[in-house]
Amino acid sequence: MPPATVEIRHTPEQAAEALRADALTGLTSMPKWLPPKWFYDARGSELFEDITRLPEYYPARAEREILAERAPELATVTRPGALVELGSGSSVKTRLLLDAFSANGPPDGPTEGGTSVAPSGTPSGTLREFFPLDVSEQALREAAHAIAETYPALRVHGVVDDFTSSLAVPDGSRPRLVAFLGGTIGNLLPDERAKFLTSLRDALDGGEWLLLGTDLVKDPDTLVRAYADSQGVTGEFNRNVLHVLNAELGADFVPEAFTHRAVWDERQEWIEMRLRADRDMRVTLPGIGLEINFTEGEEMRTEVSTKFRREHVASELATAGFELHSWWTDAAGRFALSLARATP
Ligand code: SAH
Ligand code: AVI
Repeated sequence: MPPATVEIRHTPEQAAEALRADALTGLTSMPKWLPPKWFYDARGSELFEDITRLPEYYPARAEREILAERAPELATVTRPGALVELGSGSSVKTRLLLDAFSANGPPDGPTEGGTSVAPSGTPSGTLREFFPLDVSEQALREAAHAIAETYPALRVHGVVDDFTSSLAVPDGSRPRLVAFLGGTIGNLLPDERAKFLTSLRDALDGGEWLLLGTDLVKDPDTLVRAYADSQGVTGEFNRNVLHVLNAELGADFVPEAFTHRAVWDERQEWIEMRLRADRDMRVTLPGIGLEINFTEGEEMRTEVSTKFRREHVASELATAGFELHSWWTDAAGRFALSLARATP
């Protein structure tokens, strides 16, 4: 198999245009806000990987625990022809899935109309393709090449795309399993989440699969500590959005003049990350012809990270046209993986 290929569906020009629009909307709103997808330039993706290794950041370890325990069962139930991973990042945990799917046996049998068919004529379900999809091009390229090296029999095709704009699920062998891990769905606002799930369902055939990672509601102290770590890595990640605005829009933010904040919103059941201005500041953004003021103590929202309950996940999936097949949590009940099937 040749090394991984990478396709750019969301070009740097489109990304630059989207950033200009988001910055203009968010920074002229009151209170100011920015969408979290702009954390993830190459440095932001590395900082996120550092976060996953922090003692306070339990979600990555909890999800890994579930994947390690459930991957064999998942492989038997879904028998996918293609694995699509949205917001794939480093795809490190995904290796647990790839290992389990490889244990299904080597690819065999001809394909008919994109559907892999075993010699007997029954769908073989053997994994042939892996499609990681992410906005962060460098992280995606590194992950795709590393996976291709470890799994030489697998076709690895990376896609640089924004899953919130127009979601086109790569056209691989059926059935496809779409994995959306890490709890990243919680970074979408409720209306964005509903739109995302509906367009994902529309892009799938009836009977295809979604594996969805969601962090769960728990005591506020544990939640806040996961987003306000003692080493200050999450603060650096949070301030990285200002470095991105400086690099892409020629802005003159002084990132060190903003303090990282993580606040639990009891009503919305989400952690809100904010940047608080340490003093009065005037910031110029030549890329969008904008000058803005911050007053001392003013807080700008940079991310929501929604925490879920089982009934919440099941009903949102049902509304979008998915049926919950399995609900798995780690032993401590901190994080959940939902396996859902697109209803016909
Ligand atoms: N799935 C990985 C990474 C989670 S971090 C894990 O569980 O560890 C969130 C990832 O989603 C980042 O790699 C980021 O670049 C990507 N991402 C965020 N918003 C995105 C969007 N709108 N479209 C595509 N990828 C996005
Ligand atoms: C990617 N996403 C699920 C992370 C989260 O937990 O919401 C991003 C993150 N923000 C701060 N720490 C990690």
